[in-house]
Formats: sequence, structure tokens, C-alpha cells
Amino acid sequence: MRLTENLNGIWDFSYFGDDKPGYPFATTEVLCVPGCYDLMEPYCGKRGYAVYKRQVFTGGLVDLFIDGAGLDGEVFCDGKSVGVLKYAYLPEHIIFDAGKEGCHEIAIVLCNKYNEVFEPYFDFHGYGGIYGDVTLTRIPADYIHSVMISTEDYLTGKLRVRASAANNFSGKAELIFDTGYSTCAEFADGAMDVEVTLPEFKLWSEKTPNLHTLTIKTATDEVTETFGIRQIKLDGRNILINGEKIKLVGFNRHESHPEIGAAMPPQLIAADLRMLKNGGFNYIRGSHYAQRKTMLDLCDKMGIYVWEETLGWDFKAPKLHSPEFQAAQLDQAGKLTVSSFNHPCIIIKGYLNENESEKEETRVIIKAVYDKIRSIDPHTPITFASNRYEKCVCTDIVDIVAMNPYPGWYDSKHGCTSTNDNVKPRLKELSEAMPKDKPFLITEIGAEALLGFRDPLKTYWSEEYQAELLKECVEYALDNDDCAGISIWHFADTRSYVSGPHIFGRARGFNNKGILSEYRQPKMAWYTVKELLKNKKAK
Ligand code: ADA
Repeated sequence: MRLTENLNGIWDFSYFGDDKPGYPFATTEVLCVPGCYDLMEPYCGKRGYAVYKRQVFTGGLVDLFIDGAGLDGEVFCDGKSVGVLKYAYLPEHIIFDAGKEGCHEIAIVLCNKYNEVFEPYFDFHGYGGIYGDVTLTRIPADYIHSVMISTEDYLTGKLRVRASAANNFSGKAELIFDTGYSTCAEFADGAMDVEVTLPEFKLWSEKTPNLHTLTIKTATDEVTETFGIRQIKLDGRNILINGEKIKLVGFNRHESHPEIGAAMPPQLIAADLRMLKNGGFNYIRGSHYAQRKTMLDLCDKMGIYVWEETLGWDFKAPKLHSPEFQAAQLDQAGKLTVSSFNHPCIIIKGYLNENESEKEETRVIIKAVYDKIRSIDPHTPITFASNRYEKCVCTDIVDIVAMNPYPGWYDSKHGCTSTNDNVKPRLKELSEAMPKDKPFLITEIGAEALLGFRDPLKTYWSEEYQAELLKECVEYALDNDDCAGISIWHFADTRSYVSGPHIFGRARGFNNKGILSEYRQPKMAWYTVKELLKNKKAK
């Protein structure tokens, strides 16, 4: 049995601005973990280094788990660097030897300055802080890690179980399922890869979110993983879960709150998900980064389909083609694929949102990241969301064609005013231009609307205009078999630019295309789309 200690709570803290702090880390005040320091006075909006530190009573080999932090950082134990955090939001396990049993200082040095993978032009705010839970687990020398359980056949309960164990561990392992079924397997040179057919099992889907657990026991270690049995298949334009055709209807969602930033507590994440599920929606595109374990656990349990993607936004040449950047993309794609592998809610893996996919040379990175994910995950459909539409030359590489069209907003030729009723024709035209043998998803679509701006003339930025536009878009997705689903841009208004040229299209510094305000107050479109779903389902 592993012993895990939750390290959330009060940590010592100091903000250092431009100066990278060195050991011993002097701290002057306290802050709470999880939390974003750049939302706290007097550091609001500042970009620089900060240290969180605390004492822990521990010893030997330990696994420090951080459920997302940003924008990047380094972890120290008693002043010695034990690991780095390179990608904002990515849940990370930092494994190190804490030394003798006793009191040790854990310090997390964070920096919220923009970096190679989080650029200042991204249309979402880059928060500095620890976004999720921090736990510390004592582990043995031959510890088990990277357990990956995939469904090979949903009809028979055939599973593939892969795991690694440190120290090139070789030896017996017991596999014990929650159903009571158990079997034996072997680790050889630190790796195990077996097929198991579970005699009694329940399938996972949006409507039946049944979960199972698998405990892997060796002579020295024992880990338990939660997973779901479900199989995703693509058939022409359709996405099938356990043989049944599904239609994805939901939202893009940022992990963001005006006062808490990216460190949303579980209650607030659950409130978002309940609102979505109770509203009749079944899907979230986790734009544009790794999702916290807490969020994925909730989606697993509540039955909500998730598209998860790597951190990124509109990367362009020459960066897109630089070897360093490409190496970082492969690295984060690999880490993300392993870290969220067992969540049945993830049915699509995405990367490189809105890249320059109209250029032939971009195919290299698109193919390389696809292959990296596929080398770890043999089954989950992989794709990227494109805004290059008919010009995109990379749709043959990916499994699903995903487009972010904005008829009626950026594309004003295809609006939905009384004189321009062209939203559905544009979606049809786009769909018809895409390969027929792959599912077609509308990954982003929407319009800005300022909460409270009601206008009978349905002017742009009014709640009425947004409601009318989204009704057209969702109706298209529901009524047309050529479209496997839609994720509205987006769930709630999200803090974006604070200054700089882009803010002029972002009233209040927020991306206001939320169907809810940043405090989750519904705009008119929320009721319109909810009603539409209810009526369609009733038919
Ligand atoms: C893009 C992008 C989103 C958001 C959106 C918008 O499609 O992927 O992150 O910025 O545009 O609101 O303009």
C-alpha cells in the first residue's frame, strides 16, 4: 500500500519579480495551494518568479504530484533541483529521493513570464501559480508507473494492460479487478504488456458512466488505477462508442475564473459540468491545454465526453518548423498521452490548435505529433482544430476533420441577420469540401455577446445576435448526418488580454463569446440552445 499525503493548504511564499531566486529560498508571506499568485494583490497582473515552499516529514523515494501549474517552474528538495515543470496545466509526477527520514523542504519555483510554449498573443490569460492538488506519495525503489489500460474489444471485455516498473524490475505481478476477478502477469526488464479478458464488466458511456478499478501488486509495490471499458470507432462520417453512433454537442471550456484564475476548486468545476450535463449537453473540448485530473475524474464519473489537447494556440512559421519547438511538442504530446490515458471520458486527442495547415511544410510537424501520440495510444482518434478550412492540406493525416468556422462573426459574409441568412449554407459548403470518409466536427463557432446588452435590432455583440447565430449552428449539427458534432466557442467568458493590440477586439479584456458570463450567469443563447436540444430530443 502506498501512503499519500495531501499537501494542499498554506505554503510559505515570496514573489521575486525578474530575479530568479536561489537557495536558500527566502519567503516573506503565506499563500494557499492551489492558487494563482498573480491574482493576489500586490502581484495582480505582474509577470515574474515566485517561490512556494513548505516542510514535509518524509524520506526515501517519493512521488510529488502537481495537478497542473504555470507557466513553468522547477521543484527543489532541500535546495536540490529534482524536476522541472515545462508545460502549463500539465499534471506532473516529480519523482526523487528525499533522503533520510525527517523534515525536508519542498520548494516550487514558478515563473509566469511567457515562454516558448506559452506566447503572449494566446487568446487566454496565462496565470502564474499552482492550479491543482499537490500530493506526496512514498514509493519503493521498484515502483510501478505509467499504467495504461485500453479496451481491445468492448463486446468481450478484452483489455490490454501495459505498465512500467523502475529499476528494470522483473518479477510477478497480481492483477486484481474491482469485480473480484484476478490474474497473474510478469514484469520483464521493467515492462509488462498483457491482454486480459474480464469476465464480468460494465461498459462506460455518456449514459452509463460505469468505472472499474485495477490493482497491480508486485512484491514491493501496489497501485490502483480507475478506468472505463469503452471502444471508439470511426465509420465514415460517424463516431461510434461501443458500436453506437453518437452526436457530440457541447462547448469549448477554459479552466478560468475571474477571481481564482486557473486554480478552480472542484466545487466550481463540478458546478460547470452539472450545468452542462443538466442542460442536455454531452461534450467538452478542453481548449487549449491538458485537463486537470480533477476535471477528468469528474467527467469520467458524470459521463461527459472530452477532447483533450496539448498546450498551444496559433503557432506559426518559423517557430512551427524549428527543431527545438518540434521536440517540445513531441515531448508534451507524449507526456499528456500517458498522463490521462485511463480516463474513458477522453475520446479525442488534439494538438496544435489552428496551425498553418494550409502550408505543405506544416505536414511534417502535424504527422510527427500524430505519430508520437499514436505510438503510445493505439486507439483514440487524433486530430487538430483548423481555421484554414478548404485550404487545409493536412486532413489526410488525422482521423477526424475538425474545423473552427466563424460564420456570422469573423466571416461576416455568412451571417444570420435578416439580410444575411447564410450560416447553414456555409456549414454545408464546408462540410462538403471535406473528406467524406472521416467524421467532420465543428470544433469552434460562436459570436461575442456582452451580458445585459439586449437589442431588438440584434446588433453584433448583443445577446440576441449570439442566441440567433448559435441556434442556427447547433440546429445544423443536430439535423445533419454529415456532422458528428459541435463544440460552441465557448462555455463561459474568459479572461484574455490585459494590454497589447489584441485587446481592442476583447471588450473588458475577456473573450466574450461565452454562452455564460465569467461568473456563469446565462446569456440568452444558453436558454435558446438548451430549449432547442430539449425539443429535438423530445421528437
Ligand atoms: C480561435 C481560437 C480560440 C479563440 C477564438 C476566438 O478559433 O481557437 O481560442 O481565440 O478563435 O474567440 O477568436
